[in-house]
Amino acid sequence: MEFKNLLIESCDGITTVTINRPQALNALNSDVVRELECALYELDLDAAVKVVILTGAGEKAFVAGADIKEMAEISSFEAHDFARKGQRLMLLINKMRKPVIAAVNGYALGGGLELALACDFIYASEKAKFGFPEVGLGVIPGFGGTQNLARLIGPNRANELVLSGRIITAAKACEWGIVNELFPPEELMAKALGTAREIAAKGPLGVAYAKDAIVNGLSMTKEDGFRYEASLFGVLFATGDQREGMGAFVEKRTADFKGK
Ligand code: DAK
Repeated sequence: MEFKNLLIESCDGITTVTINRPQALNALNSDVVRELECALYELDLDAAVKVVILTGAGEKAFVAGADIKEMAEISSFEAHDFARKGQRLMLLINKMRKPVIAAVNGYALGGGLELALACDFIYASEKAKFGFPEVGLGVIPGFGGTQNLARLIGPNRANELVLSGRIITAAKACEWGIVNELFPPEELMAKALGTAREIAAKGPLGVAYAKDAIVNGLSMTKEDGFRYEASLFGVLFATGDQREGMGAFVEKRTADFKGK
């Protein structure tokens, strides 16, 4: 499929998806949301892809939110439809077997922060900025942001950020646990690629099941989560990856995983 708003580059099992509307600070209009959903769906099915990195074009923004100019004109029905499509995209990222790393290179506001929060973890430039300005526009985050943020950093800090609509620095976002690590802007992509390579060298089924256990376990009681983890652990002992990984350790060689 041809994408008007995305740049997609793949190398050694790592695919970088760049949202490419720098003139609008990469704001998410309905075309971008649809293209992201199609691209990520295809990448998840592609056995050659081990890890996805999501970033924004230009130096200023990761994604400066949902496209306000498009949203300003839509009806209530269209807003509901847009929210459903946006939420479907966020859930797809959760359900993908492949890890998705957000490399936040600038503003991550509103729907842009929601997109980053849907990813498996966030690396950011020291110059990035984070916030949920929605209440200032008379709405609330509608792509799962209230849910993902409160689960990640707890309700008190989530309330402070969402209710004030304030924009915070990358340093504060890192201190609060929204971002895993900060890097100088020119080093961000190399660091994201470095971690992606580390993950890509591991057993793909182990990586996929570990993500599954963490993402799905969050909505379970601890006991159910333990049970779920045990069942995934057991299933892995029916795979070639488990035999290869443990065999390679015993034979003191590098594992050659097939993802089967
Ligand atoms: N949408 C559309 N265009 C945007 C945009 C956005 N979110 N953000 C920036 N742009 C455009 C600007 O209009 C400008 O375009 P031109 O005027 O040149 O044509 C261009 O990008 C450059 O922006 P600025 O000139 O404003 O750049 P500055 O450096 O001066 O300011 C800024 C940067 C990021 C502080 C500023 O652009 C800004 O405040 N942007 C808006 C940030 C924002 O409020 N984002 C949150 C959007 S609300 C829902 C689902 C989801 C959502 C809501 C409902 N459903 C349930 C239906 C999510 C909502 C949001 O994300």
